[in-house]
Amino acid sequence: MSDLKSKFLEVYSALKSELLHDPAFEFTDVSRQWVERMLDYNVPGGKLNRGLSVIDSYQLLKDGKELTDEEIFLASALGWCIEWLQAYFLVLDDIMDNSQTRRGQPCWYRLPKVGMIAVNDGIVLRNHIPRILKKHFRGKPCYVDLLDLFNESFQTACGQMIDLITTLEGEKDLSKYSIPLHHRIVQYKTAYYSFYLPDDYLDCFGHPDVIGKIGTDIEDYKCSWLVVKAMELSNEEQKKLLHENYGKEDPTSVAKVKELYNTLNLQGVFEEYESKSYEKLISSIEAHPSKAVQAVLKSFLAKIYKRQK
Ligand code: GPP
Ligand code: MG
Ligand code: MG
Ligand code: MG
Repeated sequence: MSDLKSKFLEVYSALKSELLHDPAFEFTDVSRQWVERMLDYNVPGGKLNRGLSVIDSYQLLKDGKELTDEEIFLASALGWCIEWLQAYFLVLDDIMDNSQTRRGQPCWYRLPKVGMIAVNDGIVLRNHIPRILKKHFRGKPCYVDLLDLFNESFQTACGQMIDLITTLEGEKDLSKYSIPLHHRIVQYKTAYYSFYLPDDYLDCFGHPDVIGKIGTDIEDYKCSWLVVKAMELSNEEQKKLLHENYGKEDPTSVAKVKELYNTLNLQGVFEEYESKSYEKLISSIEAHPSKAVQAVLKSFLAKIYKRQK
């Protein structure tokens, strides 16, 4: 493990310990153990791309000047706030999407002793963020801006809403799904809190052992990039197959949809789209006046281009 990542994980333990001894709540052993287990299950097990990027970006924006231990700690704490936010979104999203697995284990709400307690756990995760900020940033000039930033999940919630309610329209008429509609959904549900790159492609073509989750977009009737492209490229007969099998729970229908995706070579279509987007992004980044900002953006792009998970 890289030195940076192990330092980052040490900060997780420190923040967790503070939250488990937060004087604002009178913990009992049972409630403390619940929160500890819930945090360990949901917060640190992802790729940590978003969290680690905070430290990387800070470093790059300081033009490579060495960060002090204090600066590394604070950047890590902020990085963890994003990971906490991500955990909050995912715990709730998995319930809404009726998903089975996440990060290589059953979704939290799928554990027999958890169930719908997961809804409140999501809210607890969300509320940990201002506790972390208060403890470490109160009194600093950036405190208000940070509170403001982490309060801003309005767009994400609206994106989640349209991701969910669009399926009601799709069920009536699959041909309502289009690239502009898909763009609008992913812009709001993921771009505002991370970056514009949904994982629709991996939902279908990613290997569950690698991506750590089993895709549900086909079963859930989602307006995913793949179904939109499939509708664009299908002849009448193939469109009929989609109409008959998209949005069905049974594995035979799902397999038929995936087979059509293969016949239409959607993997190839996606790869082409991905490399074209990459070229476009690189030129926009290189047009930015600041070399440091260019470096930050390129480091983000490198993390997601041709990713497998
Ligand atoms: C995940 O999209 C959606 C979010 C992270 C936003 C959730 C917002 C809330 C207000 C709960 P997805 O369902 O396509 O992700 P995945 O494919 O990983 O399940
Ligand atoms: Mg989901
Ligand atoms: Mg979802
Ligand atoms: Mg998805």
